[in-house]
Amino acid sequence: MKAEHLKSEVARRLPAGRYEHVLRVTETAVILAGRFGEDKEKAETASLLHDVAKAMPKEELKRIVVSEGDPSAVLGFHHELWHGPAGAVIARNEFGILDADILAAVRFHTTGRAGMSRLEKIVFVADMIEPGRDFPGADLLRAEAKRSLDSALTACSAHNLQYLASVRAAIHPDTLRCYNDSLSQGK
Ligand code: DGI
Ligand code: FE
Ligand code: FE
Ligand code: FE
Repeated sequence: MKAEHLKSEVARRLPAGRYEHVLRVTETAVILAGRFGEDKEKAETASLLHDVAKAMPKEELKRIVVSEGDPSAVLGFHHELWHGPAGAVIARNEFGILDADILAAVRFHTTGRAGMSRLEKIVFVADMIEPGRDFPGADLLRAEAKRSLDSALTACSAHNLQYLASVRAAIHPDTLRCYNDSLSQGK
């Protein structure tokens, strides 16, 4: 599917503000792909689709995740964790994406996981550092991403854990594994 067609299909499924976030993530991910030697077209496709399920009703997300057998066991966690796995199913079934790396980048973009590919790391990091993100510390994450993809992953992951603990949110095992694994990858 051509990027322009993909964009209009994604725009149709999302409120304007969320679609603009998706475009900023895509621009950021393409820059990171150039910097760290990833295929820019794959980075573009994965980023355009990463939040494709974000605006779907909870019941619908749950139905999709259940239909796949909930392999990452996200249903016991906050419903914010459902749109990645559901988005990967939509990317495959409705957008015809068969590339396993692109599907994993969509599926794991919220939690991360141990053993992420370069493409998965790029989408995960781009989602956090896109120019519209203005949380305290965002600039430090952007600075890490100029240096090394693995140190940016560690920094983004650490930021996530600190934020989640500060609001007393339950932490999914993949979120924790992403952090632990990133420490050894950066070495
Ligand atoms: O969809 P976005 O808003 O662009 O970003 P996202 O999909 O990366 O994250 C959505 C939310 O999920 C964000 O507020 C952080 C939260 N989150 C990430 N990991 C975990 C989590 N929430 C819980 N409860 N547990 C996690 O492990
Ligand atoms: Fe998301
Ligand atoms: Fe994210
Ligand atoms: Fe996002």
